[in-house]
Amino acid sequence: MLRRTQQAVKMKRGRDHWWHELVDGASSINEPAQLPSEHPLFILYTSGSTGKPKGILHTTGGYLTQVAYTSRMVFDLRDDDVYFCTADVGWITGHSYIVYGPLLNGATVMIYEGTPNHPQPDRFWDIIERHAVSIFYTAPTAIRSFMKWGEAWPAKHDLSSLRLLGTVGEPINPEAWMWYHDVIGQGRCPIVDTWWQTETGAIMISPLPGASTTRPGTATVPLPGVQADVVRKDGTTCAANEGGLLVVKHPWPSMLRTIYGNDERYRAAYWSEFPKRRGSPGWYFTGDGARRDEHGNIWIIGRVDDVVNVSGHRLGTAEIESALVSHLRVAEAAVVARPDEVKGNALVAFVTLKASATPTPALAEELRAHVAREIGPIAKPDEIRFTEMLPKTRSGKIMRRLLREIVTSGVATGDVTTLEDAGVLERLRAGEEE
Ligand code: 7RM
Repeated sequence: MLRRTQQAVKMKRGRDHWWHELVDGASSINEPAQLPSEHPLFILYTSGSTGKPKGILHTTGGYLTQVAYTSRMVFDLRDDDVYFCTADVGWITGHSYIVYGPLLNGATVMIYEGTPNHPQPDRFWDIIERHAVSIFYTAPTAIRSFMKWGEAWPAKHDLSSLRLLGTVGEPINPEAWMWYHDVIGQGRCPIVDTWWQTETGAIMISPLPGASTTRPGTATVPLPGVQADVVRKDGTTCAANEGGLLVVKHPWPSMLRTIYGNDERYRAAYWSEFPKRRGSPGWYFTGDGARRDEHGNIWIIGRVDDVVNVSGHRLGTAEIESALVSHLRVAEAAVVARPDEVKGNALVAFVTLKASATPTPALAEELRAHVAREIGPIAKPDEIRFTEMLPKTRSGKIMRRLLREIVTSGVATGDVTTLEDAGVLERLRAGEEE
């Protein structure tokens, strides 16, 4: 326990120790402990869709091998680079690409803890200029905030040290990709859109700078050694541009070893969709929907566990969200179900608009019609709720579970510790009473 904010903490004798008591008297030179490769390295808790957190267990040898390899290859790390990943260290991205991967490569790492807009919205650009950062890795949700704050902030700084940009955490919309490329990368820097999960431990699908042709919105192709595929429910490979399920057909070094203390849940969550059978050793199911285009690039659609049954039709909420976001005035959308006596479920869409748009009943009608055109009348949201903000984790994941609770019972219960801005729940509830 690091004494930092002076808050009172409950500590368990024999298990918990003060950092300063252990470190102050210790030697600054220490032999690293030699460990067997399957020795547990860390357990990272990630919120499951039910709200019951899963303890993702990573081990030593495989995890370190793949984070070292991907840091070097995807970020093209060189001795004179200054590497800056803006992730929270508590997120898997912080573990793999602030701490372990760069340090295993002996990289020079810029570490910043704090918000991107304090004291002013140019904090990152100021850091990049002052420390001559050459590689910058952030999340699409952050890029969209930078866009909202305006080009004047990066324009105040010399960003010419940058040579490579990266994104992670969610599909990047082409508009944000172009802004990142033009305004931050000044048209000079390749962008690596990296797909991976807490469970995969390390990057799995990503361009390799200099070797791949990038395209806004796709993480492109699996890295060498990764056998990812987009398949139908029956396991056959999808045709070009046919939506399907993203699987990994062969183990990889940094895969999770289990859900801590719950092997059964591990099996059910990741290995039951495409189980072991004759001729197939069983595949890892990512939980993501995706399609592969005619060039072989993989486009992530979103989580498929968010499926809603409306009048007997199974609808993926990610698809409805993409349809909403494809409308000119929409910035972000999250679709959830509310129980409905007639239809089984009714669809409620939470929508944030672009700065230039105004929420009106006419626009809500237009959005419903837009979804009907894009997908079909069955997918038309029953209700559009305009909101200034969606409840998100710090890495930009929309917490749909909370929205579901708000539309069904009016209150959000359960674990909200990963929520970035607790005030957003209050505002969403207040909006409902108007
Ligand atoms: C690293 C991380 C994992 C989920 C994953 C996807 C989504 C992550 C991308 C992406 C599209 C990307 N770990 N996701 N990266 N979707 N393009 N480049 O985010 O465990 O917190 O989340 O995030 O749905 O399954 S995570």
